[in-house]
Amino acid sequence: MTRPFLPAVCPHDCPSVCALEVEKTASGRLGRIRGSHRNPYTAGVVCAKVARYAERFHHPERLTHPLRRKGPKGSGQFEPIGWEEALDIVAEAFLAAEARHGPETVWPYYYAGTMGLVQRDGINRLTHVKKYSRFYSTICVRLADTGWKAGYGGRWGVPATEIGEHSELVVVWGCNPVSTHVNLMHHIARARKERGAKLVVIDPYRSPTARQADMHLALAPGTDGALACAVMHVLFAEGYADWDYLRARSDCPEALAAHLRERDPRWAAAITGLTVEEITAFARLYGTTKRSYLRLGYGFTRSRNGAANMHAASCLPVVTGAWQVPGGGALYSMGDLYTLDKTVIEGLDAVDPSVRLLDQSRIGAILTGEAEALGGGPPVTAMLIQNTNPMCVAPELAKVHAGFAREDLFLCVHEQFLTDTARMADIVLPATMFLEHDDIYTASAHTRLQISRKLFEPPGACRPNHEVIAELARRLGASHPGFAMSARELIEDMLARSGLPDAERIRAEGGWEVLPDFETAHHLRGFPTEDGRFRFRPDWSRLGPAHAVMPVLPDHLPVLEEACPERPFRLVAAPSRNFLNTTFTETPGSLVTEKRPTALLHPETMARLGLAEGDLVRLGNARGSLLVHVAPREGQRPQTIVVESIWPNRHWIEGIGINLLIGADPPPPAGGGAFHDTAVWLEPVTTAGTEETAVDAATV
Ligand SMILES: Nc1nc2c(c(=O)[nH]1)N[C@H]1C(S)=C(S)[C@@H](COP(=O)(O)OP(=O)(O)OC[C@H]3O[C@@H](n4cnc5c(=O)[nH]c(N)nc54)[C@H](O)[C@@H]3O)O[C@H]1N2
Ligand SMILES: Nc1nc2c(c(=O)[nH]1)N[C@H]1C(S)=C(S)[C@@H](COP(=O)(O)OP(=O)(O)OC[C@H]3O[C@@H](n4cnc5c(=O)[nH]c(N)nc54)[C@H](O)[C@@H]3O)O[C@H]1N2
Ligand code: SF4
Ligand SMILES: [Mo]
Repeated sequence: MTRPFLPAVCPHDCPSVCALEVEKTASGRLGRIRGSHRNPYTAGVVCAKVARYAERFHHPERLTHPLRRKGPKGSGQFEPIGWEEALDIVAEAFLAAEARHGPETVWPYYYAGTMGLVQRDGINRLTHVKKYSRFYSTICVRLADTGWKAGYGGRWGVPATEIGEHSELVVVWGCNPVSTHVNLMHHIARARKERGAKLVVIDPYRSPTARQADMHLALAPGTDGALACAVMHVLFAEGYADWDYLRARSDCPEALAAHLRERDPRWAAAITGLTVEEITAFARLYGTTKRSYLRLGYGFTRSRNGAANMHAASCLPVVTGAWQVPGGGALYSMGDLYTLDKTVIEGLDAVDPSVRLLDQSRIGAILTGEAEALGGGPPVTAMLIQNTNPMCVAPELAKVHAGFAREDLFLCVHEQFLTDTARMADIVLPATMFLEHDDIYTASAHTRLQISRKLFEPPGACRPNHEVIAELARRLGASHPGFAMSARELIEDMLARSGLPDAERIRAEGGWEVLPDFETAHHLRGFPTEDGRFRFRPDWSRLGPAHAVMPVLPDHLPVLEEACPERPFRLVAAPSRNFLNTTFTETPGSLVTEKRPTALLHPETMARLGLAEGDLVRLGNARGSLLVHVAPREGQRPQTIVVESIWPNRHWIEGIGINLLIGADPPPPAGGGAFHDTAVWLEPVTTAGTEETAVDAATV
């Protein structure tokens, strides 16, 4: 007899948010996981790391009981305690901190370890009711969102399913879907097979996606604005601009065309490192293919000029009018199609705008007490962390490590594993996984609202995030209707407020479609800006405080951490295929495949420096330095170094990871994480005696 596959939704921080089918074995364990066909975007595909989820779900190192620190901070010495005692300790510490410094001294900190709206965002309700320091989320989408909204106003685009049905050209721009959301590749493969569609990938290195491309443009990191301008120059110069469309749907096409006259392929070649021929060939291919689909990723916005680059690239389908045809247009995110009333889940009725906002990406500066990062307010002396691992993933990692080591910081971490961040905690609480709790999910890459139900009993004493927040609220005297509701009640309440059907119907139907029709997807009735026109000339002043430096019209914004004689290389810390940020760094299948932290260098650079594969080098800049093994990689510029991320600190020879080298200065206009914008020096290491860190099957 075949065992039943049960419906679920992948909770991880990934644009795909796959509809899953999970196997429950006769003994009640998780068996296989596969992609479901009930969601047309998932289309029966899942990534390898989730296909082998049982490794993570039934991992022997899962946290199953609350722990209290008994050794020095970070020593990893803990003793098991009961839930009541653990929660009492946290509540007492928070109340004591508040009594001393006021409520802003407490900083609840979270991210998207789960993307479920209840289990991820409920922590904000506690923040707002207690007037704790608010969380300004910048690490992931801030630069990209800002740049997209600058032109389009709202975030949505053409469904990826149209690629398979109609597109003749797909441009994957600063995005690596083979690794980061594999489902997209299914739709691209269909377009290539059924009508010979071309794939162009714009990425500083030969990523797994770039390897599959018909054309790979390996530009210098952070120069996409220049490339986009030169492409538009050719579109205008060679008659590929759709002037009727431009006059009807954009703000100032004549000014744009004039502005671009000087930004030709030669100008862009000097900035991007591409050849004039490469730029021109791409521009002509784009100009001659109306059914061109632009998939704009996050990767190319993770530079100090990332918002400007997103705006510049997002202009292309407006110039050619590609939006008007099936399979033409662009997708960055579907986020704004999900119009959900999250008042109760997030406690939005309790927001006090006078309470300070602390920038997620600047956690190092905040915890080490930099007055400006603290907004002039009190120090942070108590934190609750859910769904994130800042001891690895945050920029300016040396400061983050110093901050978490502070004796006067009380830290509670709610986690599934004893991550580097959990190791720094005073109290560690064990968390459920997605198949052990209920939640509701939106998606950035598709348009189905999806429900996932609890299917398994959690191991030991694990609890969902929502229950922990509600229990802490009770002990802290925080009152709000949301704390008294179950996860299911919160979901039903939100759906009812949003005018949507109930959860059971949405679950039974395999999700709720939020994209109304073709006209809406393609903005045929106008863009979601005030006057319905795309803005080549954005009003940056509405998008962030540091707007003065932003370019008036699309341009190359020279605010990068440029290479210089002392630091001649530019580092890209791109995601690795088998990890998801630091999630899956605990699963043997992922570790064995990724092997060890590696710096990918152009073969010419290796030869010039006398390096062979597997040699050690030291990479560094003013923020610090670290040792890493090298490997050759064709298809990138000789000045580019790529270190696929995010390896936990213990895998690095000197105990601190790649983000040691990355800056946390807020990019204009509204902040963000500039993970791929770093200048470094490189020194070959000749001395022996460094510890071997490669992961092999025998050690995991
Ligand atoms: N396997 C795996 N999947 C993941 C993740 C992961 O870590 N691993 N992370 C998840 C998360 S949180 C997110 S936000 C998404 C991100 O998914 P993506 O949108 O794919 O973005 P990134 O992965 O940051 O970067 C994608 C590519 O951008 C390239 N890039 C870097 N700088 C530049 C540049 O200046 N210009 C251009 N054109 N390209 C550049 C990088 O080399 C990389 O190959 O993926 C999610 N999925
Ligand atoms: N070098 C480099 N650094 C980067 C990036 C990069 O491209 N390069 N990308 C940046 C980006 S885009 C992002 S989004 C951040 C992401 O960084 P994080 O959000 O910190 O991502 P993870 O490291 O995967 O940590 C998520 C944690 O949540 C836990 N978790 C999962 N589900 C639950 C749950 O239900 N409850 C609780 N309590 N915990 C849960 C997991 O066990 C995991 O440890 O990293 C950023 N850092
Ligand atoms: S592709 Fe993304 S959403 Fe789909 S299973 Fe993998 S991690 Fe989950
Ligand atoms: Mo992210």
